[in-house]
Amino acid sequence: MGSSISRLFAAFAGVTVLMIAAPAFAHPTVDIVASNWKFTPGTIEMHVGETTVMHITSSGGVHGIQSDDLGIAQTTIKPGEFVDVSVTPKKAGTYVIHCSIPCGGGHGDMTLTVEVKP
Ligand SMILES: [Cu+2]
Repeated sequence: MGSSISRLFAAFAGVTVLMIAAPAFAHPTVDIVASNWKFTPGTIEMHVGETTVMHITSSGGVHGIQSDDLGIAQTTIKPGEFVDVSVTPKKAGTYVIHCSIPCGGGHGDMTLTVEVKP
């Protein structure tokens, strides 16, 4: 009896902490730079049901990302421009996104890996 009440209290305390730590409109943002022929960083992490904003630019060459599994529409990444892509993963797993725009010699190996944690 007493322990279930303290568990309940702990749950409420946890919610309070979460609300302070993550204001409603602040989604975690990850900076990503595309170049010939890689994404930096090459691996990023997200969580199921949590929206992450990918803030992407290119330091060389025109590249792109697209993923049906992660709900990312075809997005072109151009040098000197920034594009924000919001992703809310539905399922845990490792997703390998290939560059979606033919960009030259290393295009075939140009990938961004998204680790989606439960
Ligand atoms: Cu490419």
